[in-house]
Formats: sequence, structure tokens, C-alpha cells
Amino acid sequence: MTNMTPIARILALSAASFLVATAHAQVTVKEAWVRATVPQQQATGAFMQISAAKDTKLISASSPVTPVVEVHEMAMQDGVMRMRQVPSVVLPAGKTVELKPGGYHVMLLDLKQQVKEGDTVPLTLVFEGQDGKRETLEVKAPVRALNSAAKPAAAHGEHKH
Ligand SMILES: [Cu+2]
Repeated sequence: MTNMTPIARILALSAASFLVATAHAQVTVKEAWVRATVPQQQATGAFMQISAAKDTKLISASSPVTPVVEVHEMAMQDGVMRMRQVPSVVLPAGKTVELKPGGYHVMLLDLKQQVKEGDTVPLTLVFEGQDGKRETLEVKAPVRALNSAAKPAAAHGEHKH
């Protein structure tokens, strides 16, 4: 690009970034984080904000930190907060769906090592559109302290599998 005029260079650069953006524009993940664990704790949650350009579902997730990653929902059931595995999280077009403590979350189970504040947990998220097409997104989620958000940590601790 050395013989390009500055304006041509800018146009070329923005065209390139536009192509990159559209290739991955279907689903966007922001503010991903994982709750830190205490020693011996074998499960924790990953949280994030997801938005999709078209109607899409989050159908699964995986991570190199554990072979067991599930999509969960936490909800009141008979007056008690319980969580359960769900087949998917529906992502309506154009809306931001928040995975957060007390709601939907990505559950990391059977952890062999403590997940410490300052670590980064790679997550691979799999989405499926209404046409059945799948899209995979890699996210690097920073680990935040146990008590950095609301408090359903106790409920996570009680989680049995
Ligand atoms: Cu869970």
C-alpha cells in the first residue's frame, strides 16, 4: 500500500474491516466473564451479553478448562432458586440477551483446577440459526472475584451433578 494516497489507504483499510465484521456479524458477545472459584470448588458460571442479527439460539459451549460445559438456567421453583440444564437460550433478532447470575449462564463443571481472578477462560460458543446453520464464536472471558456481582454463588456451590 506504499504507493496509495492516504485516502485510498483509509478506504482499503475500512473495506477490509467491513469484510471481517460482516463475516462474524451474526452473533456478538460482550462483557463475558467467569466467576472465580475457591479451592476445591468444582463448578462456576460464565456470564455475558449476547446479541444476534437474526433469530438464533445458543446451543452449546465448550472450554479447554473442563470437558463438562453446560448451558443452564436459574429460576425460582417452588420458592427456591434452582438451576437446570436447558437445551438452548433463545436469542431474538436484534435483542441483547444477558447471561447473568440468577438467570441463564454457561456452567463449567468438574473443574480440576481453581479458576482465579486475573485468569482468562477461553470459551467456544455454538449458535444455531433458524435455518439450522451453526456459527461458532471464540470468547476470552476474564475471571472476576467471587463476590463481584450479585450473590447466587451459594446456589452454584450447592449445585450437584
Ligand atoms: Cu448452573
